[in-house]
This record gives sequence, structure tokens and C-alpha cells, in this order.
Amino acid sequence: MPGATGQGNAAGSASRTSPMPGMSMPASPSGAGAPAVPVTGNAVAIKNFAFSPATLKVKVGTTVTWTNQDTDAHTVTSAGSGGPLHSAALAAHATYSYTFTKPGTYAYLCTIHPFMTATVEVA
Ligand SMILES: [Cu+2]
Repeated sequence: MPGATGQGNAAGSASRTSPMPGMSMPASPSGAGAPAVPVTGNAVAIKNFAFSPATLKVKVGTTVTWTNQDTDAHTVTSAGSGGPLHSAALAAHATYSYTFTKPGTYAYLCTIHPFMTATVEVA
């Protein structure tokens, strides 16, 4: 019988060349940062005698900030009675913020120019 005892097996030479660390680039297909919904966020511009966007959709707890980009003064005032929005007259570049804590549709306007109307939808 041959004396070979089979001990000489090369135990699977560990010659795997590992890639350089830090080169992990997960290809997440849904990683695009741009949301498809056009009107989200928490900022409303007051510009050219209009609120932009005219309809803003936010989640409960969002603080919305209005910024007057006109040289004329404007206000952010809830339409009807009992609404929560009561800004002072905002001079140019002045801001007003409000945190929406309840879901609902909040219509508001500028009391100086009542044709300026817009809505915040809180869900
Ligand atoms: Cu106004």
C-alpha cells in the first residue's frame, strides 16, 4: 500500500484578495433625494402679492415659516374666526413662524391685501 497518508492537502490557500476597505457603495435604488411630491417643505414665500406655494402640505408638528420677499408689508392671518395664524404686519424680509399641532386645513390670507389667500394642509 502506498505510504501516502494524504496529509499534504493544501488547505484552500486563502488568497482571496479583499477589496479595499471603505469602498462599499450600496446601490440603493430608492435613494434618490428628490421627492416626487411638488409642494412639501415648511417654507412659504410671500412674493409679488402672493403666497408661494399657495397650498402647502405638512405633517403635524411642522413649523412653517413665512418670509416676506416683497417690499410691501403683508400679514399671515387665518381666514374666518378662531384660526391660529395671527402675524403682525411683516415688513420686507420679515418672517413669521407657526407650528401646526393639529391636523386640518388652514386657510389664511393677508389682511392688508385680502385677495392674497393660501392654505396649509396639515396631516
Ligand atoms: Cu399683503
